[in-house]
Amino acid sequence: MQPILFYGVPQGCSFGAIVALEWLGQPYRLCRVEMLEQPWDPLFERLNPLYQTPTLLLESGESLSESLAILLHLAARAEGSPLAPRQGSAEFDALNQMLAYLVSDFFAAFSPLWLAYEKAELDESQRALLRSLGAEQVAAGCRYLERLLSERDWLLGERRSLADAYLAGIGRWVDYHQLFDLQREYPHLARHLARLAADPAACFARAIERGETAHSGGFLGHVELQQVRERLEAA
Ligand SMILES: N[C@@H](CCC(=O)N[C@@H](CS)C(=O)NCC(=O)O)C(=O)O
Repeated sequence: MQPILFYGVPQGCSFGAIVALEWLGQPYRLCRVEMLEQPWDPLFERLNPLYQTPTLLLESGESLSESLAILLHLAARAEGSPLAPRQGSAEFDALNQMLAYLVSDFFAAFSPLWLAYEKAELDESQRALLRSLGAEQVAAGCRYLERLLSERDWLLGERRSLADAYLAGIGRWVDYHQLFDLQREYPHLARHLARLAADPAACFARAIERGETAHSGGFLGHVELQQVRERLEAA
C-alpha cells in the first residue's frame, strides 16, 4: 500500500505535508486524526509514541514522524523534481535551513497562544499573559519572514519549495489567533500567505480538513487507523 499520512484536525501543522504531497504529485493515502478527541486510540502509539501528527506510515511498515523529516523524506522520493534539491547542494542547505527555522522557532512562537486557547483552567490574567508572549514571539517571526519576502517571490527565491508548503499550514495560525492586521503590518507576508491559501493544493487540503469529498492526482483515499492494525502489529 502507498504511504499513509496521518493528519490532524483542526488546524494541524500536517496541512503542510498534504500540500507537499500534492505539489510532488506522489500517490498517497490519508488517515484523519481528530486531535481534540482525547485520548487518541492507543494503537497510535505504535506510529508515534509522542501522539502527534503529521506521521507518515511507509510501505515498509516503518513510520516517520516530525514534519522536517517527513518533508525531506518526500523530497528524497521525488528525485529530479525542482522541489527536491540534491543533498549536498546549496539549494538543499537553504531548504533544510528554512524548514528547520519554521518547524522550530516559528512553530514554537505559537505555543503560548495554543496554551491560552486550549487550557480551560486558566484565568483571564494568565490567558492575557500567554497571548501577549505569543504575539511578541510571532511578531518577531513575521518580521523575519516579511524581510525575506520583500525581496523574493517565494521563501527561497524565484521558485516555490517545500518550505512554502509547510508555511501554508502554520502561516494560517497568524490569522487564526487574530494577532494583528497582517495586511497592514506585514504586507509581503500577507501577500505570500494569500497566494499559498489560493493554491489548488491548499484548497484541496482545506476541503480534506473540512471532511468534504475531494479529489486530486495523487490522493487515493482515506483509511481508518484500524485498517492498518495488522501492519503496525507486524512491524
Ligand atoms: N515537532 C513536531 C510537532 C508536531 C505537533 O506538535 N503536532 C501537533 C499538531 S500541529 C499535534 O499533533 N498535537 C497533538 C495534540 O494536539 O494532541 C513536528 O514538527 O512535526
